[in-house]
Amino acid sequence: MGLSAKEIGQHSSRQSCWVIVHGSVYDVTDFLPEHPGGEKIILKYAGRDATAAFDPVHPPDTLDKYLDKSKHLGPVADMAAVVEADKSRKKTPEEEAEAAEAAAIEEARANMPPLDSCYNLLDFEAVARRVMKKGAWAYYSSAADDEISLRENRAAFQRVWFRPRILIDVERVDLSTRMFGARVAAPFYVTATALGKLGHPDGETCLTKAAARHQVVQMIPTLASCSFDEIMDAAEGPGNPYQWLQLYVNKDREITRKIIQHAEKRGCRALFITVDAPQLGRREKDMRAKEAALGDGGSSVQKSEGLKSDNSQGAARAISSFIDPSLCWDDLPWFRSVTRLPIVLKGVQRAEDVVRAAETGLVDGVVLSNHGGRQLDFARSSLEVLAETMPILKARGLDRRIEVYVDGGLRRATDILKALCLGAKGVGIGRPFLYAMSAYGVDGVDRAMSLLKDELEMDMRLLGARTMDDLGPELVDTRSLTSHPNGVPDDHLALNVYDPLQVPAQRNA
Ligand code: 173
Repeated sequence: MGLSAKEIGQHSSRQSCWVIVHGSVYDVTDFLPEHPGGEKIILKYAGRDATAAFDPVHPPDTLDKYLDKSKHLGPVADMAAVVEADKSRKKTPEEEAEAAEAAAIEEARANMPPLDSCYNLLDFEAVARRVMKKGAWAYYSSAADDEISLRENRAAFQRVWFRPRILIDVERVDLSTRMFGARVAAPFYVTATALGKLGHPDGETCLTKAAARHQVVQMIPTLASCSFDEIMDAAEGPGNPYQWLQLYVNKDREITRKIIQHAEKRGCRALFITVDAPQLGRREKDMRAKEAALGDGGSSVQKSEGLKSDNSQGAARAISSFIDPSLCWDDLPWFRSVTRLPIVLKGVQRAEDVVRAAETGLVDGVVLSNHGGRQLDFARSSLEVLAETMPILKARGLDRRIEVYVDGGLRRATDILKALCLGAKGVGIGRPFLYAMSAYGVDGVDRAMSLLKDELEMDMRLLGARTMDDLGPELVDTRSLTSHPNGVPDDHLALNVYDPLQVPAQRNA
């Protein structure tokens, strides 16, 4: 039994709106005005299967949590009939465009280079750009305003040069290190990034499984597509590595307390509180992509309902509306009181704040980060902040009190080594693993990690370093790091994957 495609299809208006998610039917008519992402996006799928649009932005338990049981109408009788009905339905221009995009992606995927022809992290980025949905690519790759910090994050690494040591016995090189006391196989970790299912149907668990194979840490994002428990479950297994939790702090601290304590109970080993995002940065590439997808065309329902198009950063803004912009230094004792986990501030951008964090005695680490260039444009690169910070920490005897991590723009082992030489304990890598996942799934992320480890081993030999303890500021020349010449140095691989910045297109272009 169950509901027929025909009956479901009749509830396709604001007056009566049913949608299908994972083979079940939901009456969301009364919920429309409450939907944090607005009603327009739901009405687009009125009377139809909304699963593909639903999944990336909603953790699996969302409907159980937020939609009254009386609105759960039961299973679809025959999903094949739903698919058929959808095929024969007259499509709006917008839906035609979506179908054309899906066909183009299928074709591009069929012609994708084999995984083993990706030789470095930027290769994955180039492949992902060709095979990802435009909207997903726009969301992952976008950054704030003119994307200057995004570009600077890479450029900064190109202003630091090596001073290798020679004639060191480097037959054996050890990449392992300790992060908050626990051993990991390499000095990089998967940093937190939202909305994994935009890139791959299995979402963040692809990253989890690859990290487990490589014995490196994954930082679980608050705004993952998978639920926290799904990710922790995917991490279970022999030689289980470990997870950290990235936290966006909710205005309702009870919710935050529960999240932290649940993570601690499940074995997460550190808490990374994001401190650079009291409000989501303005990412125009993402906005433009949404305009293209939701813009003028609109579905017939949207048109007849007279809904304005929403070109804001729709889903991202909606799901981030809970974040508390009043979070401040005075809140730190509360965090210390609710957990025994190491507390790390993620998104610190100046030496003074690192010193302040260390002096509170409440904080175990910081991540120097500008959020992948996605928040304040013209925030400096984490490498530059690191070079500014470590001598000050040392001079004040604070360098052993907190661990310093960096993220943003790392693509090569040489980048990682530069950061470690300058005093970072480890480095976070975000987008490159997302791109590897989006193009090739778990195996892509696995290969990306292998490539990084191979590069690390070779570069450590060439640098004359056997272990992480051998890396120090004497191995790098940072004299140009703080000079910011205009323009972006030629970095051909990266320039191949950056999208040119855009201005509004002519309507008939
Ligand atoms: O960088 C981001 O996109 C990000 O951190 C975020 C924040 C809130 C919602 C979605 C993504």
